[in-house]
Amino acid sequence: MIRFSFASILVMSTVAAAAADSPNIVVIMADDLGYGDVSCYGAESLQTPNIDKLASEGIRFTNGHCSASTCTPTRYSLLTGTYAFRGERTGIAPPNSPAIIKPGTETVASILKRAGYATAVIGKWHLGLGGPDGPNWNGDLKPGPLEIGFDTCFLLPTTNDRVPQVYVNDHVVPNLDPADPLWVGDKKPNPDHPTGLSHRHSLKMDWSHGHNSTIHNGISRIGFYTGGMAARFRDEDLADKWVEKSVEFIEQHKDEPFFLFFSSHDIHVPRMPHERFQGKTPLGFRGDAIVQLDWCVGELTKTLDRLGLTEKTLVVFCSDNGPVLDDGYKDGAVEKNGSHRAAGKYTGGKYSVFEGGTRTPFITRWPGHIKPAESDELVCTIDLAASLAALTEQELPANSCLDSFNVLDALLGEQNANGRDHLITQNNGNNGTYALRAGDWKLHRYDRHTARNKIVEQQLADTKMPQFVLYDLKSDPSESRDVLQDNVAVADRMKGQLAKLIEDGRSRN
Ligand code: NG6
Ligand code: CA
Repeated sequence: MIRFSFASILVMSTVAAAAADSPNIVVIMADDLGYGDVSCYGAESLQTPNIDKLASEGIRFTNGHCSASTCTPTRYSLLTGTYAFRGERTGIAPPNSPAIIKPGTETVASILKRAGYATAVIGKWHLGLGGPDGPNWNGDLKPGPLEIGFDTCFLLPTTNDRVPQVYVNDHVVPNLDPADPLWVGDKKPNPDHPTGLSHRHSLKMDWSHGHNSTIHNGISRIGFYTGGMAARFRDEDLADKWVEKSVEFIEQHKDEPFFLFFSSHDIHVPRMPHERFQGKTPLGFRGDAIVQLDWCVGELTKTLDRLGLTEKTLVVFCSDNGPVLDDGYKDGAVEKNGSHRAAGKYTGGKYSVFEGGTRTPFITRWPGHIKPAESDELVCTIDLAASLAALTEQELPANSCLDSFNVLDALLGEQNANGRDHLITQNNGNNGTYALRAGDWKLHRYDRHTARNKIVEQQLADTKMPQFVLYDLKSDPSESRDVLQDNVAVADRMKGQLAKLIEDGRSRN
């Protein structure tokens, strides 16, 4: 259902023309940002005026999801339109992961490129680089984004708590001095190599679990690396760099349709926002990183305004998974959280298939085409492929984007438009933790408690979940009462539906 705001009446007349033009498309994906982490979704401990403005000028979805509660699988499915549990090695990618999406796979970027768009991804990648042997950090870094439809990329190659802290521009690490090659590995390169264990006293931010290998910028990370000193960045400068590169890309392509995937590293650990944002919120660096993310959104929308592109640009704002407070560093997130509810009224967060794991802020804005409104239609980041293909009048080849539904009308807020009638969410890779949403019912399925990730393993052990649990989100949005025994027929139907959706290998017609 969609509820229009008063201001929306003013732009009603232009809506019919929406599908006719192909707007620029900017997808802003936050990292680990929860449903309740921004002020337009209820946060009171901090203000996010730029994200709030986006929401007030567009559609604020209250039932918008990513497809997984960790990063790599959500990003895999956002780009490919296929559930990550169908793919190989789609769990949280290690530092030397090869490219997870094979060259030639249809993606949001390849679809839009075919439609004549200039395409770029700027920011966090975390989908692996290179052939079966992994990334060739000192040479040609491919395949990667350029082999699946992006014209250009400027990346944080993994996730910032994993080594190495260098950028990747198209196929190379910029500023790499050949005399100081970059080595990345999962074993200590020599006995004297300083780590978060041996040099814990020297760290500017201490770790709480894992994250005790190579130290860079006073922060120890997951994995080891040496060399590439001239190419290394400071964590504090990442957001500025994403904005600088994005503004450059938008300026270069202002006269042709463009697709920018702005993939922020905020608010993933290590949370180390620029000095000018440090201390700006009572929530510590986690809150300060949210404010930094909001600043980035403001810079992007200001750039669109300055270039006269605001009404020619569809902006989508979303997150790659729900929130987590302590994700491996002692950054004050737990101690300073106060009454802040990072997942809003929902249970769970990152790593879980409770609503908090995948229900996130989700906003679409296209002034003059989208009427400001609030929508509770079920939409997911996995639907961008089919929906943007429809927007740009591109055919989806039958064997691609296997789980992406065309929910364009819902994303544009057309009256009576429906979102999905069901959605599978998962936590990580292929570890057999799923949830199936159908209407207000939600079935959790926990196949085995052997997740590779120790935290996930612990959480699963802690929850002591039976294999199947059923919730009624209408009466119990926080998933606190298992109603399976009272609704055996519903549960059986959904168990069958979930099994079939998995077995069929696709859910799109
Ligand atoms: C986990 C890390 C966590 C984070 C996550 C990936 C440990 C103990 N935990 O394995 O800190 O990096 O992976 O996050 O190492 S994601 O948002 O990129 O999926
Ligand atoms: Ca994430």
